[in-house]
Amino acid sequence: MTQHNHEYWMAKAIQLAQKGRYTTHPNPRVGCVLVKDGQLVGQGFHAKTGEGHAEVNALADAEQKSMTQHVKGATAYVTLEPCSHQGKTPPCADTLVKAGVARVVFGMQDPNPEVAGRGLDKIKKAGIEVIGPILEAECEGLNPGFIKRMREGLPFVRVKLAMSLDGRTAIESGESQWITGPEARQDVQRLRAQSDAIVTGIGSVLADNPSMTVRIDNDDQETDAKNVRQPLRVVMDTALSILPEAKILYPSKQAWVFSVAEEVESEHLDVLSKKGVTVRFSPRGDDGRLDLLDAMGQLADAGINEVLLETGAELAGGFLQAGLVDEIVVYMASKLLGSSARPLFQLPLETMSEAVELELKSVRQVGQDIRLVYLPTYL
Ligand code: AOF
Ligand code: ZN
Repeated sequence: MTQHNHEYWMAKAIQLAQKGRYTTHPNPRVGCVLVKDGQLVGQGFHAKTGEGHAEVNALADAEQKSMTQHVKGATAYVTLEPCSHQGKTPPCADTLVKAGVARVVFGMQDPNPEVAGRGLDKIKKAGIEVIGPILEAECEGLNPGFIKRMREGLPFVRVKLAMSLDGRTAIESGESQWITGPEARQDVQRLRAQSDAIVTGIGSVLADNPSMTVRIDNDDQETDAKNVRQPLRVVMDTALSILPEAKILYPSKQAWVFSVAEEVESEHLDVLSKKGVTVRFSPRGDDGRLDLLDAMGQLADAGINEVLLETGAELAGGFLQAGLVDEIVVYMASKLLGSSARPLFQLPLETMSEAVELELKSVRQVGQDIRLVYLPTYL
């Protein structure tokens, strides 16, 4: 079997894993194909936490197609190292060994400390050939949030911004002043749907009273509107000044507010807690403001893999300066807003040498707007 063949089948497994884009949280997106004599005999992906892992679903698919006898001696392609631990489901490494596969080709090692190479070891010890990593960067690309949470105890933070051709934003970041067209708006809904949490600042909440929920059109081809899960909504609010009736707090079970304990009035805290809102405390950072690194650590501890930051220039600038931004998605509208509108990021830079360098990752036209994806180079 050549490297080229391995890449071909791993690419199939990656396509399958992508089907879990909107649903696997807090688990990773994983795909698996079983191949015998160049023929696909089973395929599967992980859809939902608590339900079957990709390998188990691929074996079930083979059984359903009456292909079980072909699984013996087959090659299993899995985008993530098969798990070795008894979690909500039994270890996939054992399941593959029992099924009698001859070879396991993996895309990347599982960064989960409970697995971390042990799944591959189990398989090797059973006398089964292990090959990989194959298409590692692509496999990592399926799960930037899960990987970052496992390796660094932080979520992957994607900042979404909308600007005019002259680099200006509307009064605040909120939905009411959205400056781009309907296609870009729908694209943002997909970004929300694949995120585990949407984070914004009290400034945006007071200015626009956004709900920050996912609203996918029923006819959207990419996402299955019925299965879309509402992400956690999170407000950075140092002095806990959010009004209990703010739209973003409903449904309250899915709403968190981060504050600094010394700034908080206990009566207001009681009102919010009674409504079912979770109020979390973070210390003050070096700049005297809420420590964003601490807050992101708390979100990761709660199983949040991917964060979408939708906020104004000030908080977006704060995240960038704290080194917490992993990706910037900018929608550029075919409009000019003029010099009285606000810039994209509020950054106290004085000389050209302080400029923040970005790496352009992709450019795409979305309706009448342009979608630009950048990576900050401090990473
Ligand atoms: C696999 N195949 O399809 C997935 C894996 O709570 P559990 O039992 O669902 O286990 C979750 C962990 O299993 C998760 O943190 C990750 O390490 C691994 N995910 N492994 O072999 C899969 N989704
Ligand atoms: Zn597993």
